[in-house]
Amino acid sequence: SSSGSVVTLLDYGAGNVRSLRNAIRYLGFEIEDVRTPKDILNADRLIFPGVGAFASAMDVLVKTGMDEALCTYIRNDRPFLGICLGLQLLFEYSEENGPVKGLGLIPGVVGRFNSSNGFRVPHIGWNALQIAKDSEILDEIGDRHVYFVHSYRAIPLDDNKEWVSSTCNYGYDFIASIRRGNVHGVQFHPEKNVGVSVLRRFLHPNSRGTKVVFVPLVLIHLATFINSYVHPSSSLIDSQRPTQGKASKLAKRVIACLDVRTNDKGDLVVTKGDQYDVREQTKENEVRNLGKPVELSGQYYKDGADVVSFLNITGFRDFPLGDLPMLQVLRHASQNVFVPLTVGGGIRDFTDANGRYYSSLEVASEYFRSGADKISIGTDAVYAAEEYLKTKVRSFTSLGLVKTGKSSLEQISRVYGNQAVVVSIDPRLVYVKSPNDVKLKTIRVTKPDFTRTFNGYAYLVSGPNGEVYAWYQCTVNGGREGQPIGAYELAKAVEELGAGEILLNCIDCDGQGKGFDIDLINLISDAVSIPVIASSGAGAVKHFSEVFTKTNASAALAAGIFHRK
Ligand code: 1PR
Repeated sequence: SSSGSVVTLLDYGAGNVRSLRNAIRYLGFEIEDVRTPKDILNADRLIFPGVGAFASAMDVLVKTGMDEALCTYIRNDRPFLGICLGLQLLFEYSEENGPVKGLGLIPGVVGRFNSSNGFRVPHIGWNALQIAKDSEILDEIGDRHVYFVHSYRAIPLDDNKEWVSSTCNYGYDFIASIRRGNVHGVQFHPEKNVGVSVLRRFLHPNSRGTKVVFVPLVLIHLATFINSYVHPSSSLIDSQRPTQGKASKLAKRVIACLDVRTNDKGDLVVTKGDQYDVREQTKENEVRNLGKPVELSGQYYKDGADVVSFLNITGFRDFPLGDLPMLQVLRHASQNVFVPLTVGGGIRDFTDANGRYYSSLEVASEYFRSGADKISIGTDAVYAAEEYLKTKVRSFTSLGLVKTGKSSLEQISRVYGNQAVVVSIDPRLVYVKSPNDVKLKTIRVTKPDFTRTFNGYAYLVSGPNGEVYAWYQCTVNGGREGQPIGAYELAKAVEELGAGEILLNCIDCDGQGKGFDIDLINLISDAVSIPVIASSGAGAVKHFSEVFTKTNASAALAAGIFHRK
């Protein structure tokens, strides 16, 4: 291909840019990576997807001399697109672990969202833009939502007015994109869904709609793809979703989950359990096989899922890096699924049969490199929280708890940012006679009991011996072992340790199709200020409305209802 279809990418190796690479290739472009500052100066078009923390990104830029090259390139009005941190770095300072000095091209300071007034931080999900001025690359967005995932933002000021091309509201207006001449920056992710039109408009400045003429082979796919988001033919839920806050148009997300494991024949299959039991009730007792992970993820993306999650449900015993099929699944899925991909299962320290030690950070990094946008930690987060809570008695600090910084959760969120780390909780309801029976947070149960039937009346909310109080016990290893810690205590601890989001399952409701556990979701979403994903039990569309109106969940995840079409 001619140099006309090459784009230069500044990827300093701090994180996952695979989904961006996939989207660029999808649009028919080849990628040349920046190796030296000279590559920046010689670029025809430069994309700078910032990942990780502001300070470490600036460190790399300064050490390599790329900071000056970037400033020269941008001052010369060369075609530039900064994404997320790649936009934030253009400002004067960031408060992230700082103040830390930025490139200083745009007046303003990058600060943190505050989580008061019910606005959860990080800001994660699909939100609407308010266009401030013509920016060309945003032309096809209209009132459709774009994907944000960040805790820091810059705000529009008189000083930076000439730069701001759009804002977004999350409690207040922040800068969603900037444009001056050929220099563009977006806080949202243009590699996701309708955002891809932004990427395409940047790469093909003169193209309109689907009329991309110089990449004929890609044209057909592209047109189909664009049509699929311009005129979504089918959608799991339409775009009129309930929103958080008044002015903010952050949509509640609907997440399709694929529980994946190898069956007895050794094939990686999508499976689905009833209360976590994935084996058929037949003589052979085989693992339920619902299809192939890559195909199903592609289908759910086309159907309108906002996020696709893969959970490697036997990760606790099969080491994921030995389990290459799962990494293969990710690589293939991420080529065709242009919504965020979350992957969990088996993220922990591990020593293989040859004595080679792998840290949980290495495991997570491999997931990110293979195409995950976020990783999810289950079992290991329970252990980390238990260790953390034990420090209470030993410490004299004001909080009374000491972070070692050594848990998988802390390490991964330090390197990749907490917006990339989900903690998956697998709780089970345990009834008690009195709240004083346990030292853990209990609730008065208001929901019907999903596990036992007593013929359908209100008093059936109580436990088998008439109990009305309960706590939610955390489990590890796919629900196989109960731990002496409650979901409430766990959620608060992992928030402090760096979790950016909580995936809240419920073993009692899983696969039952009778609705989400509203008590549990209220308990947890009121306890933390990070987003909470409600999971387990969806059996009808009304269950999604119910969970979004009766709780503060930011997203709802389901599996069986989608598998059953
Ligand atoms: O502990 O870090 O190795 O992670 C293992 C991950 O696998 C955890 O996130 C854990 O939740 C998940 N997992 C382990 N065993 C099972 C199982 O089903 N036997 N699945 C399992 C979790 C719950 C959801 C399910 C929802 C919605 N299953 O994934 O998709 O309950 O289902 P529904 O809509 O059909 O009701 P680690």
